[in-house]
Amino acid sequence: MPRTIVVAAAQLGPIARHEGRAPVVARMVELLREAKARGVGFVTFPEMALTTFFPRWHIEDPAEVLSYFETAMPGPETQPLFDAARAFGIGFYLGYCEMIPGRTGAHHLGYNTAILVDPTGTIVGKYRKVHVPGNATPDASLKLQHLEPWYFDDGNLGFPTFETMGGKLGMLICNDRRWPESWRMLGLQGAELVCLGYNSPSLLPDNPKQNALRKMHHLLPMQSAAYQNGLWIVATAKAGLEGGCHMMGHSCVIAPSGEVVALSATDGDELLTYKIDLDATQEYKRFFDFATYRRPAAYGLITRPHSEGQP
Ligand code: ING
Repeated sequence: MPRTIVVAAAQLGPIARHEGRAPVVARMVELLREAKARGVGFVTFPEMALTTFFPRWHIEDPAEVLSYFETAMPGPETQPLFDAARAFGIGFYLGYCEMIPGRTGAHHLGYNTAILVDPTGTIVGKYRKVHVPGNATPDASLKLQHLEPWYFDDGNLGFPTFETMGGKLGMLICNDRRWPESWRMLGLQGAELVCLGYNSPSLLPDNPKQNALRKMHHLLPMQSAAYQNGLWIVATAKAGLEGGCHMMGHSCVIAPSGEVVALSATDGDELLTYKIDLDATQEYKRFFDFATYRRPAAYGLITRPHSEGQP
């Protein structure tokens, strides 16, 4: 008896610096409407889906930084998204900036977070980005700043999985996809579908020799992760020219075989759909058969803090 579900990556085009929530939420509701028409049961929105990717700037105005964080989820401005998803009977992954109550000032205000919402509009899970990339303080020598550690604390929830949508789901955020440990933590718990939103520049002005490799470096770690852990991946971009920086599209669905089975074609708002069978994970989970073949006694270095040195 196959456990099939039509999933979608709801890719978003650029969001302007001072845009506010209403027009963005309206675009997301429109994508949900299209999802409903196309028989979708679960939608993955991007990382930081509600705002521009502000860590590309060193912003010193506390009010502006605060404007990019959510103090409640859902809040008055995001409630329409929950209402639409519930009306359409669609579950979703949403990336947003989660304010830590009591924090003040223009940096270290909270977490880079994602939630999992079921088709009744209930939040069933939360994840906070573990691999927070970039610089903790502005670096004037760089052409493109990436100041996530200046604005966000490291995630402190580990890598939880959730029984929902008829399967076992996990969440990751952007840079986490480049780290095999993120996927293994979810794979070890039997995750069948992992959702991931991202904001990745198309070009690296401070390391242009990697520019031609950007798409490969986006897909390669996810293709191997899907195969090595026997799971489906839906990865969703914020795409297009945002704040003077072109963000890569290439939202995708990756099968447990490691094949990219769907890939977005634009760098704007786009709904990419694919019908997945959660049971297609089984042959790969059986092949790797963690219970029989894993050798954790040989993997000690993986969990040894770097500060303790290498043998
Ligand atoms: N973005 C980047 C990405 O993984 C990054 C991370 C930026 C890594 C700069 C190294 C240097 O595509 C996010 N949002 O994690």
